[in-house]
Amino acid sequence: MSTAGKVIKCKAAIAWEIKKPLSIEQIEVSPPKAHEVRIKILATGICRSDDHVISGAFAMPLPMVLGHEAAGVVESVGEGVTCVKPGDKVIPLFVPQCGKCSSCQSTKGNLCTANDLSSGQGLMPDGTCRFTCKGKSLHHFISTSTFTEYTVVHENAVVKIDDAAPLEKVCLVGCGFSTGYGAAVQTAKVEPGSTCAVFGLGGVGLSAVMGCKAAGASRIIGVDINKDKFPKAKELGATECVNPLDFKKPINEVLFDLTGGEGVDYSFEVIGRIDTMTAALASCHNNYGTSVIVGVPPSAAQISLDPMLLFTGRTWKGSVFGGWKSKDSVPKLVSDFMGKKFILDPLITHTMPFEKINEGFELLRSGKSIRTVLTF
Ligand code: COD
Ligand code: ZN
Ligand code: ZN
Repeated sequence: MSTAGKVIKCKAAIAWEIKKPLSIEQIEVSPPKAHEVRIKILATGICRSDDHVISGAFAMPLPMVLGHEAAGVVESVGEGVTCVKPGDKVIPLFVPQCGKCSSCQSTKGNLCTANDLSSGQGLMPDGTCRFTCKGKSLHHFISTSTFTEYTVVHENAVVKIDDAAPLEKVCLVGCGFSTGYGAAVQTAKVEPGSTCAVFGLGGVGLSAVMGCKAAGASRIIGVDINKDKFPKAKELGATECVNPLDFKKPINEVLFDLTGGEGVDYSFEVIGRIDTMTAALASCHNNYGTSVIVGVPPSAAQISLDPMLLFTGRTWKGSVFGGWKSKDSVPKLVSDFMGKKFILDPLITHTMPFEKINEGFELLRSGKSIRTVLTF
């Protein structure tokens, strides 16, 4: 019996309050309105940004259905939707691509103004919600909300992918992989032979390591306070790894020592801390070094730094979703994965049923997982 046009009752993990485990409950998911798509989620990864909301570091209106790194199948579409149809395999896009705003029209940007990362309203573009639980509306998370059996997204925030793609793997193209890999190949445009440093070797940082390697970097230095992350970083392309806790000097001085006093050509901050953002900037070549901020800074954080770090010529950039224009790039990245141009398996350390979501978060917090993929 078709569910199109009807309210669907299903399971979702709800963040009611910060610093509390998610609670799995039955919710009601409204049918998609015009230009919206209802998706049956089949696989979703747990990303640190979801945890940042739970910890309170990434302030969002609660209650909310978190999750943003996923893949699924279209269940039904609202009026006027032509980009996908029921049965299509899709990836939701936490950075939408409306095709009309200045960023979408420019070749230089990818942060479509229809995104909900900057404003964090937690609503559909029309200002309303499609989820309810016990009579209360639940907020949407960054245009996606994937910790649920069914979600509704705007047509600008979903794209069709290859029918043969394994959803429990390519869900990582929805965030972690693309964010890190793109920061290297797309935002920094790392050149062959260059020296790179990647601060933070979680799923996103390891993807940045893969991007540096794919771009032909000759030295890739991994930086992490958890040395258990080093073997995998080396397997994926890091030529050496350093633990800032092993040194008395600041890590930027350590990196200058390691590079004969030159600094690295490219550095990437993939942690989301302001102290490591300035350390990464100070680690790159004092004249032509480029440092890319990938980690989301804590809400309302401010940075103070010596302006000489920039005056001498360094470039400081940010990269959201790896600089990729989402609708254009996600299907291509999935095809590249199918064509074996990159691998995702080493990033997926755990796969578990959706019901074990809180266990998945514990693994991330304890540093034991890279990516946990939840299946439905
Ligand atoms: N110095 C060195 N390493 C550190 C330090 C430190 N002071 N503190 C933590 N680390 C290491 C941890 O040991 C860990 O290995 C790594 O940094 C962080 O990895 P994870 O696994 O916690 O996180 P990821 O890789 O899943 O994601 C990290 C981001 C910061 C990139 C992510 O949370 C984020 O902010 N994404 C970008 C912003 C964005 O676009 N958000 C929306 C969707 S993600
Ligand atoms: Zn993410
Ligand atoms: Zn746009």
